[in-house]
Amino acid sequence: MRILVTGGAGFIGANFVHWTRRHRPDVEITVLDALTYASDGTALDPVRGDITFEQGDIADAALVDRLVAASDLVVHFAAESHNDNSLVDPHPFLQTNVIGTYTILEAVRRHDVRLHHISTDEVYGDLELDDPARFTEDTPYNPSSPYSSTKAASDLLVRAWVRSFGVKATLTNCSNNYGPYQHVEKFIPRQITNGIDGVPAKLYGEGLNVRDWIHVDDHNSAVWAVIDKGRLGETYLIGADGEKSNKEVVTAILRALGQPEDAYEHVTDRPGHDMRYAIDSTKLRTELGWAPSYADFDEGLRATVQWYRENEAWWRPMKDATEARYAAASLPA
Ligand code: NAD
Ligand code: TDX
Repeated sequence: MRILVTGGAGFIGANFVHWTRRHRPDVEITVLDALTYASDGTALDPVRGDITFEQGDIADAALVDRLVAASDLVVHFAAESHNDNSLVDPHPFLQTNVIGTYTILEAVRRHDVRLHHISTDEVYGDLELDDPARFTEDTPYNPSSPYSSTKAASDLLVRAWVRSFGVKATLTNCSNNYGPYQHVEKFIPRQITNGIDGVPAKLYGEGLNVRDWIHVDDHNSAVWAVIDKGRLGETYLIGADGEKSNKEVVTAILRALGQPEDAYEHVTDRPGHDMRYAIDSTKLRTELGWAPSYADFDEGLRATVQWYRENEAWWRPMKDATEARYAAASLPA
């Protein structure tokens, strides 16, 4: 099987490539990635000789057409992915998440190539802290931010291309990922690397917001379950029952770093900050027999802290620029 992995140099995409090399060595992998600010491509260094890498934009129709024509499957991770950035400049989110996905859809339609579209639980909006409900495949779309609204738009485009043109696609919407190679702009790596630098962790607002954490390898094993066994046209929610408040996560990070559990500060809240995400992954588990392998969040987090300690050479080049971006944007510092 020849697969085209868009965004394969980013956090989840690179881990997907590594997972695939470990578990599916027979699969031929081509990565298409623009190497935006979000990636310098080095997350692929360990597999460099085993894959084909194309630097380019998913909105480049001619390039996408050529690569899709030579593939049996497209796994579409490429996106602008950070909510805070989308509040500063939504334009790249429209361009990549909407126009880019449209460009891929037109190519898979032309060449009758299967697509697996990667999306997020944020398309469903948020839940109250005391709401017993969790998101299911039937929850109405209600995105809050420019980021999540462009991801919602991309999902709806995929569904429309399935219905109108018979495109062979599956979709997954996953909860918050953590693990190696996550950009230091994101919550968990930002606090780990702050801690390593002796800077207090930054909690937006009261720190009561809840995210449903899943290890990136569990996300990617679920993506493969859907590729192998998922029904075309269907959406599957991916989650590992990992609800934690941001304060609980910061405390766990500080514990893993061996630092005082109060080495954090409250900073200005994110505008429109979603309160809680929670995934009910019953469909994925019962229909496809998937289960996560990282049952213990604290253990997965400790391994991630260790990874950032041992791989400073990977994240150090982006740390100062990231903090400068937060400062310049007057985002919560
Ligand atoms: P990331 O920002 O780490 O990686 C995105 C990658 O896409 C980068 O390598 C970047 O260079 C590339 N890219 C951006 N614009 C591009 C373009 N126009 N053309 C080609 N490549 C481009 O993001 P991530 O966290 O790995 O997220 C990957 C996907 O998973 C996204 O679709 C995101 O919405 C989704 N997702 C993420 C999470 C999470 O917790 N991080 C959870 C659920 C879903
Ligand atoms: O410094 C911080 N302090 C803080 O309290 C940062 C960067 C974040 N936060 C909070 C905001 C959120 O409640 O932590 C939580 C997680 O923040 P992010 O890592 O920015 O993730 P989130 O906004 O939840 O979105 C993530 O999960 C869904 C990914 O970035 C998206 O790509 C994915 O779709």
